[in-house]
Amino acid sequence: MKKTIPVIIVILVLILVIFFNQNDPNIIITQGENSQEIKAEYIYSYEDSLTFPSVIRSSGEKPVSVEFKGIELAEFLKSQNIDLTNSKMITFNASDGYRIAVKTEEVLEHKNVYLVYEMDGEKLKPKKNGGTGPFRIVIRRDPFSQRWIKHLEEILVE
Ligand SMILES: Nc1nc2c(c(=O)[nH]1)N[C@H]1C(S)=C(S)[C@@H](COP(=O)(O)O)O[C@H]1N2
Ligand SMILES: [Mo]
Repeated sequence: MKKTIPVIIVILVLILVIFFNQNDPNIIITQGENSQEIKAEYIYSYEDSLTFPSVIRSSGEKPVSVEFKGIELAEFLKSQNIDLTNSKMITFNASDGYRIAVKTEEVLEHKNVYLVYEMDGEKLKPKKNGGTGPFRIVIRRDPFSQRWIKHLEEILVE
């Protein structure tokens, strides 16, 4: 009987941990042996963000003009001490299993590849809430959105 209370406390703590982990999105950046986790709060409050107009072309639907807010990916990686000097390829993994590889060259192009977290002034919603987020890669010079990875989970620098 005495053991019941500690057991209940442990279970409650576990439930809370699972609950908060689910509600605290993040991105994993992996380069070689090193992986680091970037919390959503850090991304949302990153100083050097940009709001830019864009057009979403979904298959079978009319193009929609939107305004995205995000961080230039090359700059963001630099702020996390990721050195792209010898990198050839950056692979993006999404939570639904979608995966796209982009040449580092393209990521380094000025104002092209963005880590987006807001659309029309609202945070991108996760897949389970019918959104395209919480994070999405937007390649501004690619007018077709096949490579605009939704539900971004991991950035793999190769
Ligand atoms: N995670 C993830 N991202 C994705 C896809 C996907 O299936 N999963 N489909 C791609 C394709 S083929 C297109 S056309 C667009 C669709 O974007 P939309 O949902 O805004 O229409 O997302 C791209 N990014
Ligand atoms: Mo597509």
